[in-house]
Amino acid sequence: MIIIGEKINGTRKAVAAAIREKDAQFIRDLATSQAEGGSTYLDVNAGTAPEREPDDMAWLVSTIQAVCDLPLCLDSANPAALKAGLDVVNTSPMINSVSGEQARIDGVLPLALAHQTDLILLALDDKGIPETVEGRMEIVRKLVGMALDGGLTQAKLHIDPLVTAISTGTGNAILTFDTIRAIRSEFPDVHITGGASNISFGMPLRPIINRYFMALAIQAGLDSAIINPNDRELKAAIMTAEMLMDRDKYCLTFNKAFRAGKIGPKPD
Ligand code: THG
Repeated sequence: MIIIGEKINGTRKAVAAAIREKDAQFIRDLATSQAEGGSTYLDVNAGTAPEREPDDMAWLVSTIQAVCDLPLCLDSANPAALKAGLDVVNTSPMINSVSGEQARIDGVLPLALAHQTDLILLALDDKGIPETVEGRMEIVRKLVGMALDGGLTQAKLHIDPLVTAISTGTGNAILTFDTIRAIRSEFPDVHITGGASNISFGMPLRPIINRYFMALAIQAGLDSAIINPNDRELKAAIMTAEMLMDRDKYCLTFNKAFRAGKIGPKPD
């Protein structure tokens, strides 16, 4: 499982304050704790006003890189902010994200192709998020086609089928699972990712909903997720689901995580 640590996101109050006050220690601590939690990438989203965002993105990237050598997932719709991040990264990042929206096709896709980065593709366009699997697949097909034409391989593509709240439509999880299956059957070598916590907006017991959602999404073929990597129960759910789906040879990852005290009862 590719784990993209979600916590360095300026839409979170404490992170917004740290960006405003240039509190480097707060950001460094988020980077090291998420690395400790087993992140593959760290998401970096400044979430600030467009005119501030490039500087804030560059500051976040430099601050994180001072303590952590994980690759970053530059999270913005703003090409100027992505460019500012690309200018200072030490390791080839993932770009989060292009969508079928014309402004992102024109502004974000060329950056990913110029730098040949990994790239998240969102199944939405200027008309919004389609409410059918086929509607989402039309957008995915078009974006995958453009990325492959630009020299990226399927293995560099991370397709986000989009997760919408179960509180606003009780078929929403099934729509995501069915889209995951359709992507997996049409593009066997891409990664499939998503922001897991979107499923539980507006509901009580969000962590429980997120856990079972992730297990079912893994069963459908999801192999990457933007999550809180320090949520032990979520990590246990992910590792268990992957093991049950025969994606953990000899159960090595599960056993190793148990022995290291990363899942199950906390070592005292
Ligand atoms: N798809 C893609 N990128 C995305 C999203 C997606 N980027 C942003 C978002 N969705 C994923 N990132 C977050 C970041 C924080 C939270 C949720 C999604 C969040 N944090 C809680 C808080 O701040 O209170 C809890 C964090 C914690 O427990 O510490 O809700 O869908 N491609």
